[in-house]
Parts: sequence; structure tokens; C-alpha cells
Amino acid sequence: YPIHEPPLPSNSLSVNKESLQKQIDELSTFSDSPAPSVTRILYTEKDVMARRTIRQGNTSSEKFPVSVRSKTLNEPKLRRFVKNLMGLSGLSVREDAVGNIFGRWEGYEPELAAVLSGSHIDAIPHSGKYDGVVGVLGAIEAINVLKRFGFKPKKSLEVIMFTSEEPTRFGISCLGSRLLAGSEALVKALKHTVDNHNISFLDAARSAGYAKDQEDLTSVFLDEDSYSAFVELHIEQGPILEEESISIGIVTAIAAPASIKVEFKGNGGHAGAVLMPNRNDAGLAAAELALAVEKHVLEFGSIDTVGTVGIMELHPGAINSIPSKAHLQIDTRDIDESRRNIVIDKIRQSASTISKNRGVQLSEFQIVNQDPPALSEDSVIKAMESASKELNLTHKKMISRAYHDSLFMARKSPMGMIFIPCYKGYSHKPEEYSSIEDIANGVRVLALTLAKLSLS
Ligand code: HGY
Ligand code: MN
Ligand code: MN
Ligand code: MN
Repeated sequence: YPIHEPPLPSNSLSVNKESLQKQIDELSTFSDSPAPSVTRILYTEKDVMARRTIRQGNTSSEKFPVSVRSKTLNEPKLRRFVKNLMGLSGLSVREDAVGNIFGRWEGYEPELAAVLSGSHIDAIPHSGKYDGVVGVLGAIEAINVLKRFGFKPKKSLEVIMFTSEEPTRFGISCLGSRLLAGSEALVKALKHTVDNHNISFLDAARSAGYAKDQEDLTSVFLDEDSYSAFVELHIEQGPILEEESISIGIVTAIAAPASIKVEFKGNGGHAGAVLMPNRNDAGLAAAELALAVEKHVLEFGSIDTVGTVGIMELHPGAINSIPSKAHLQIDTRDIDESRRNIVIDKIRQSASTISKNRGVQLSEFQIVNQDPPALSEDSVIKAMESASKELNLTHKKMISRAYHDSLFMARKSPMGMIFIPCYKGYSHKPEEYSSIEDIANGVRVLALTLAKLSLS
């Protein structure tokens, strides 16, 4: 039954909702914070320990083909969970030098570039259980949907779990997909990247059983034309679809993100004894810069320009000690890259003006990333739109203000994203929620989109 012949009997792509919900719930238990929040950070000791501990009496392992089971014998628990699901779907599983995990369903023309779909499962501190997870478990379930339907892929279909999309531990977002996209700058930067426990990226990767040195990192780079398309299913992380009661978001572009690290240094001193004219308070310099970020973002009057200071650390952090050091991390984004770059320049100017006026040293002003936006490919947009139509699902085109691994995969192949509604647009907090019905709609659109792209 050539799947691209509309109209498709709408009940023909059936999602196993119970098992998908159970997987989402079980995956949320791999967390360094108490439920309902989720914290899952790349290569942290807890995470490495979790990846290393064998889950005793893992009933599901019995069902795996020995090859998957043996390869996962001493697999870290978390990764094993994902690999097992890929194995259960009959995918052949491989992992690259930084822990991007791939599952492949060979097509009948295997020499053609595969169609890839996936997302991430790492989670920022005290966040939710759907961000990224829906796109990994949903892609595996989309494969199951197509297999149950009897679909035969022409181009192979692959699922990917990116090793880390959040910037939490090393301050670098989309680390796995940046490397897949061939970022030489990142390989260089990772040489001297440490977390806030002063553990280097390579030490952390090595302790988790991954990359040992630089060439390991460049081995992650994808060859040109490795994939014919990349599609990511993701919760909207915004309120529009829910407010307008629309089932599917067809993403046309992803906003341009940037992050900056700033540090001010002053003399510190006794909070009572040092008189105001003699102070150079690094903490107040940081506070002034934070308000300057908001001012520079707002002065454009564009709703698409955003900025915040998500991290502000004062040293020594004692109530009666004037901060001698302040460390800030600034996140600013826009769908218009040049406008965003002007905001960055103004922030830099404000930082140096504040340091002069307050007699504090601007000891660091580092642009960690300043990425261009990404546009979805028309052919992928068309496939997602026709899939939504054939499944009688309301849908609308929209931009993504959050970044995703798709932002970097767009550098390697035609890209598209499918959004589903989430409760009040909440994300990056425990109240994050998407109903299994909405998730199942997203999975069906993804399955049909992958099928169309595979046969194209
Ligand atoms: O911050 C972001 O946009 C993404 O959700 N990590
Ligand atoms: Mn996120
Ligand atoms: Mn995400
Ligand atoms: Mn994201």
C-alpha cells in the first residue's frame, strides 16, 4: 500500500499510547532531582553512575535480540534505556564518540541518504519530562507505527538521541549536534572547557566511556549528504497552539540564539565598615548590567527580540561581604540575526561603561555562542503539511523561539520541526506537560512525514 497515496485511512497509523506514556514516565525517573521535576545533565557523576549502574532484573532486556543485550551488558542505565527501546524496534544501534545514539531501519535502497529524526533527553535542573524526550521516544514510536502498518522504507530511516542539547554543564548548547554539523571551533573550545567543578569536558567524556582526545571529537563530524532530511518532533515550549486549539505546529524557522559570559571584579570588603564612596561593588555592577540587557532588548520595540540573565553568581556570597566577584551568563535571541548582534554590541558597551563608572574590572566578556537562525526546508514543510492534512489535524506554520538540535542539523541536511501543544506553554519547569493525545498526534504526523520523505 504505497503510503503516500491519499487519503490514508486515518486510523491506519496507530500509536501505542500506553507504552509511550509508560516510557516517558519511566525515563523521567532517571533524574537528579525529586519528581515531578527532572534534572538530567550530561556526564555528571550521578549521570555517569546512572549510565554505569546495571538496572538489576531489567525485565525488558530479556526481550532483546542477544546482539543488543550483549552490547548493552554493561551499558549505563540511562543510555541502555534508549538503546533497548531502539533494539526492541528492530533498529541497529550505534553510538558515536560523544554519546550521540543512532538507530537505523535499513531501506530497500540503502545506498540513498537516510532520513533522520530525533531530539535530546538531557534536562536542565528542576525542569520537566517532555522537553526533547517527546522527540526521541516519539521518533522510536513513529518507526513502530510504520512497521505495524507494514510500511517499507526506500531511503533508510534513522532515529537519533543527541548526547546533550542543554548548555547546563559546560555552557555549550547543542553540543552533540554542533559536532555532528562539523564545528571545528567547538573542537578547539572543548580543549579548554571545564564545568564549574573544574572538570574538563574530555575528562568528563572519558569517565563516561566516550571521547578521549581531539580526533575522537572530529570523528563525530557527519560526512556531507549523510542524511536527505532531518525532522524533529518537539513540544512547542510556548502557548500558541494550546491557545488557538491547533494540534500541530509546522516550524518554518528557528530563532538565532546567543549566550555571553561576563565577570566583574572589585575589592570586596566589609559590608559595614567600607563607606560607599570607597566601594567598587562587583555585585551591583552585575545588577546594573542585567538591567542594561533588558533595556537594549526592549529599545528595538520588537516582540521577537528577547534577553535575560539566567545565571548570576556573587563571590564570596556572604550577606555582610561586598561582592568582590560577580559572574553572569546572558541569553539573548532574535529571529533577526543582525538585530540580535546589535544587542550584543550594546551589552558589551554597557559592560565596559559600568566597569569604568564603578571602578570594577571587567575581567571576562566571552561570547560563548552567536548562532545564525535556521530556516526549514520547503520540501520538508510540504511533507509535514500534507501529513497533517491527511490525518485531519489542524495545523499552522510558526517559528521556534527556543533553539533545538535542528538548528545545527539544518547545516547538514534539509530540516523540519513538528510542534505539539504543551500546557500553558510551560517548559523548563516541572509543570511542563503534553497530553498523550497531543503526543500521539505528533507521532502520527512524524511517522507519515518520515514515510513520505523516505519514498521521495
Ligand atoms: O534554551 C532553549 O531554547 C532550549 O530549550 N534548550
Ligand atoms: Mn530545553
Ligand atoms: Mn528541547
Ligand atoms: Mn531546545
